[in-house]
Amino acid sequence: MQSILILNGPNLNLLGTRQPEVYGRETLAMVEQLCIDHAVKAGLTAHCLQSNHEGALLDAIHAARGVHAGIILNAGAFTHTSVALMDAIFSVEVPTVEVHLSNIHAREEFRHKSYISRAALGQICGFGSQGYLMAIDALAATLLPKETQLQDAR
Ligand code: CA2
Repeated sequence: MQSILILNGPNLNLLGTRQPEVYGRETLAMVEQLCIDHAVKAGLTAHCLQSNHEGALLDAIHAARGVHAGIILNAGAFTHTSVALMDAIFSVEVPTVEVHLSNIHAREEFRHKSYISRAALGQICGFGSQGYLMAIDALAATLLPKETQLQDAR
Protein backbone atom coordinates (compact mmCIF):
# COMPACT_ATOMS: atom_id res chain seq x y z
CA MET A 1 0.00 0.00 0.00
CA GLN A 2 1.35 3.45 -0.86
CA SER A 3 1.98 5.72 2.07
CA ILE A 4 1.32 9.42 2.53
CA LEU A 5 2.75 11.91 5.00
CA ILE A 6 0.43 14.21 6.92
CA LEU A 7 2.52 17.12 8.07
CA ASN A 8 1.34 19.81 10.47
CA GLY A 9 3.26 22.95 11.32
CA PRO A 10 3.57 25.46 14.15
CA ASN A 11 0.97 25.70 16.91
CA LEU A 12 -1.22 22.97 15.46
CA ASN A 13 -0.27 20.85 18.49
CA LEU A 14 -2.56 23.27 20.38
CA LEU A 15 -5.66 22.25 18.41
CA GLY A 16 -8.71 21.73 20.58
CA THR A 17 -7.30 23.76 23.46
CA ARG A 18 -7.99 27.36 22.31
CA GLN A 19 -9.87 29.29 19.59
CA PRO A 20 -12.39 26.47 18.92
CA GLU A 21 -14.53 28.96 16.95
CA VAL A 22 -11.70 29.22 14.39
CA TYR A 23 -9.99 25.82 14.51
CA GLY A 24 -12.62 23.46 15.92
CA ARG A 25 -12.81 21.36 19.08
CA GLU A 26 -10.87 18.29 17.96
CA THR A 27 -7.33 17.77 19.20
CA LEU A 28 -4.50 17.09 16.77
CA ALA A 29 -4.41 13.47 17.97
CA MET A 30 -8.10 13.12 17.04
CA VAL A 31 -7.55 14.67 13.60
CA GLU A 32 -4.56 12.41 12.98
CA GLN A 33 -6.55 9.30 13.91
CA LEU A 34 -9.38 10.38 11.57
CA CYS A 35 -6.79 10.73 8.81
CA ILE A 36 -5.19 7.33 9.49
CA ASP A 37 -8.61 5.62 9.42
CA HIS A 38 -9.77 7.49 6.31
CA ALA A 39 -6.52 6.80 4.45
CA VAL A 40 -6.95 3.03 4.95
CA LYS A 41 -10.47 3.26 3.51
CA ALA A 42 -9.04 5.20 0.55
CA GLY A 43 -6.36 2.55 -0.02
CA LEU A 44 -3.41 4.44 1.50
CA THR A 45 -1.34 4.31 4.72
CA ALA A 46 -1.00 7.64 6.55
CA HIS A 47 1.97 8.71 8.68
CA CYS A 48 1.54 11.82 10.79
CA LEU A 49 4.06 14.35 12.03
CA GLN A 50 3.80 17.79 13.65
CA SER A 51 6.59 20.26 14.36
CA ASN A 52 6.84 23.84 15.52
CA HIS A 53 10.22 24.16 13.77
CA GLU A 54 10.64 25.15 10.13
CA GLY A 55 13.87 23.13 9.80
CA ALA A 56 12.19 19.97 11.08
CA LEU A 57 9.38 20.43 8.56
CA LEU A 58 11.98 20.88 5.80
CA ASP A 59 13.77 17.70 6.92
CA ALA A 60 10.47 15.78 6.89
CA ILE A 61 9.69 16.97 3.35
CA HIS A 62 13.19 16.01 2.16
CA ALA A 63 12.90 12.58 3.81
CA ALA A 64 9.56 11.97 2.09
CA ARG A 65 11.25 11.59 -1.31
CA GLY A 66 11.14 7.92 -2.32
CA VAL A 67 9.31 6.99 0.89
CA HIS A 68 5.90 8.65 0.68
CA ALA A 69 3.80 8.84 -2.47
CA GLY A 70 2.14 12.07 -1.37
CA ILE A 71 2.14 14.79 1.28
CA ILE A 72 -0.70 16.64 2.98
CA LEU A 73 0.69 19.85 4.45
CA ASN A 74 -0.80 22.34 6.86
CA ALA A 75 2.23 24.58 7.32
CA GLY A 76 0.38 26.85 9.77
CA ALA A 77 1.76 30.39 9.82
CA PHE A 78 4.83 29.29 7.77
CA THR A 79 2.35 29.09 4.86
CA HIS A 80 2.48 32.86 4.59
CA THR A 81 6.23 33.33 5.03
CA SER A 82 8.28 30.32 4.01
CA VAL A 83 9.99 30.34 0.63
CA ALA A 84 12.11 27.49 2.06
CA LEU A 85 9.11 25.16 2.48
CA MET A 86 7.91 26.05 -1.04
CA ASP A 87 11.37 25.26 -2.45
CA ALA A 88 11.46 21.94 -0.55
CA ILE A 89 8.12 20.84 -2.01
CA PHE A 90 9.29 21.78 -5.51
CA SER A 91 12.58 19.93 -5.02
CA VAL A 92 11.28 16.58 -3.73
CA GLU A 93 8.64 16.27 -6.45
CA VAL A 94 6.22 14.48 -4.12
CA PRO A 95 2.59 15.47 -4.94
CA THR A 96 1.47 17.75 -2.12
CA VAL A 97 -1.97 18.97 -1.11
CA GLU A 98 -2.14 22.10 1.05
CA VAL A 99 -4.74 22.11 3.82
CA HIS A 100 -5.98 24.75 6.23
CA LEU A 101 -8.65 24.31 8.86
CA SER A 102 -9.87 27.89 8.47
CA ASN A 103 -10.72 29.77 5.28
CA ILE A 104 -7.51 31.77 5.07
CA HIS A 105 -8.97 33.92 2.25
CA ALA A 106 -11.77 35.17 4.49
CA ARG A 107 -9.36 36.17 7.27
CA GLU A 108 -6.70 38.87 7.68
CA GLU A 109 -4.95 40.07 4.50
CA PHE A 110 -1.59 38.58 5.56
CA ARG A 111 -3.14 35.08 5.56
CA HIS A 112 -4.30 35.36 1.93
CA LYS A 113 -0.79 34.82 0.58
CA SER A 114 0.43 31.20 0.49
CA TYR A 115 3.92 30.26 -0.70
CA ILE A 116 2.87 26.59 -0.39
CA SER A 117 0.18 27.00 -3.08
CA ARG A 118 2.77 27.67 -5.78
CA ALA A 119 4.24 24.18 -5.25
CA ALA A 120 1.10 22.26 -4.24
CA LEU A 121 -1.32 20.34 -6.44
CA GLY A 122 -4.09 22.33 -4.82
CA GLN A 123 -5.37 23.94 -1.65
CA ILE A 124 -8.29 22.93 0.57
CA CYS A 125 -9.30 25.42 3.24
CA GLY A 126 -12.23 26.35 5.41
CA PHE A 127 -13.67 22.90 6.08
CA GLY A 128 -12.04 22.20 9.46
CA SER A 129 -10.70 18.67 9.99
CA GLN A 130 -12.88 17.45 7.09
CA GLY A 131 -10.39 19.23 4.81
CA TYR A 132 -7.70 16.67 5.66
CA LEU A 133 -10.05 13.86 4.59
CA MET A 134 -10.82 15.71 1.34
CA ALA A 135 -7.08 16.02 0.77
CA ILE A 136 -6.64 12.25 1.29
CA ASP A 137 -9.35 11.64 -1.33
CA ALA A 138 -7.61 14.08 -3.69
CA LEU A 139 -4.28 12.29 -3.27
CA ALA A 140 -5.93 8.86 -3.70
CA ALA A 141 -7.53 10.08 -6.93
CA THR A 142 -4.13 11.27 -8.11
CA LEU A 143 -2.03 8.31 -6.99
CA LEU A 144 -4.19 5.22 -7.37
CA PRO A 145 -5.38 3.71 -10.63
CA LYS A 146 -9.11 4.29 -11.05
CA GLU A 147 -10.11 0.64 -10.75
CA THR A 148 -8.41 0.30 -7.32
CA GLN A 149 -9.95 3.44 -5.82
CA LEU A 150 -12.56 2.53 -3.23
CA GLN A 151 -15.91 4.03 -4.18
CA ASP A 152 -17.24 4.35 -0.63
CA ALA A 153 -14.29 5.75 1.29
CA ARG A 154 -16.40 7.94 3.60
O1 CA2 B 1 -6.34 27.45 9.24
C1 CA2 B 1 -5.26 26.85 9.36
O2 CA2 B 1 -5.18 25.62 9.37
C2 CA2 B 1 -3.97 27.66 9.57
O3 CA2 B 1 -2.92 27.00 8.86
C3 CA2 B 1 -3.70 27.64 11.06
C4 CA2 B 1 -2.51 28.52 11.48
C5 CA2 B 1 -2.64 29.91 10.88
O4 CA2 B 1 -1.47 30.67 11.18
C6 CA2 B 1 -2.85 29.87 9.38
O5 CA2 B 1 -3.01 31.19 8.92
C7 CA2 B 1 -4.08 29.06 9.03
C8 CA2 B 1 -2.45 28.64 13.00
C9 CA2 B 1 -2.50 27.38 13.75
C10 CA2 B 1 -2.72 27.71 15.20
O6 CA2 B 1 -3.44 26.68 15.76
C11 CA2 B 1 -3.96 26.92 17.00
C12 CA2 B 1 -4.87 25.98 17.44
C13 CA2 B 1 -5.46 26.13 18.66
C14 CA2 B 1 -5.12 27.21 19.48
C15 CA2 B 1 -4.20 28.13 19.04
C16 CA2 B 1 -3.61 27.98 17.80
